[in-house]
Amino acid sequence: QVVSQGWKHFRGHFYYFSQIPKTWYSAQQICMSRNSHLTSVTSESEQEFLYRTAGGLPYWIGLTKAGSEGDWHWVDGTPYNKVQSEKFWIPGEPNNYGNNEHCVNLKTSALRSWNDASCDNTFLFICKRSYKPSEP
Ligand code: 2F8
Ligand code: CA
Repeated sequence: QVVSQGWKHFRGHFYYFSQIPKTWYSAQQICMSRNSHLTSVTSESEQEFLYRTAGGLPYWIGLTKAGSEGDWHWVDGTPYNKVQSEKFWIPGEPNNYGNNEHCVNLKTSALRSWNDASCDNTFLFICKRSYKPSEP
């Protein structure tokens, strides 16, 4: 089977770290075309896996407040836990710089690595899908 080529396994999910920068929306479209979504982050260990693998390059993740009247939400449907997520934002973020930052990237190789940025910027991106492929 070659379906897992380029995907890294971590605790029950597969993650794809892209090599080509895309806008946030385009990145999410690409993830969905591969039976995945831009990644959610639901634990400190998952966040550690992601920022260590990212190695300091900025990558889009699946957190956005576009089209939701300003509420942060994960595109894979995971409920956004504001309290548990506080420790993942870079100090001073999210700052909605220029009143136009509605998407989030993992910007630095640190636990506190999230920054809100304009969804129209192009960055590398991380897709996440469940471990079990859908049966034919
Ligand atoms: O200083 C933090 C600030 O840095 C940049 O704006 C100058 C970032 N912009 C982009 O990444 C596009 C802001 O999001 C960030 O808050
Ligand atoms: Ca910002």
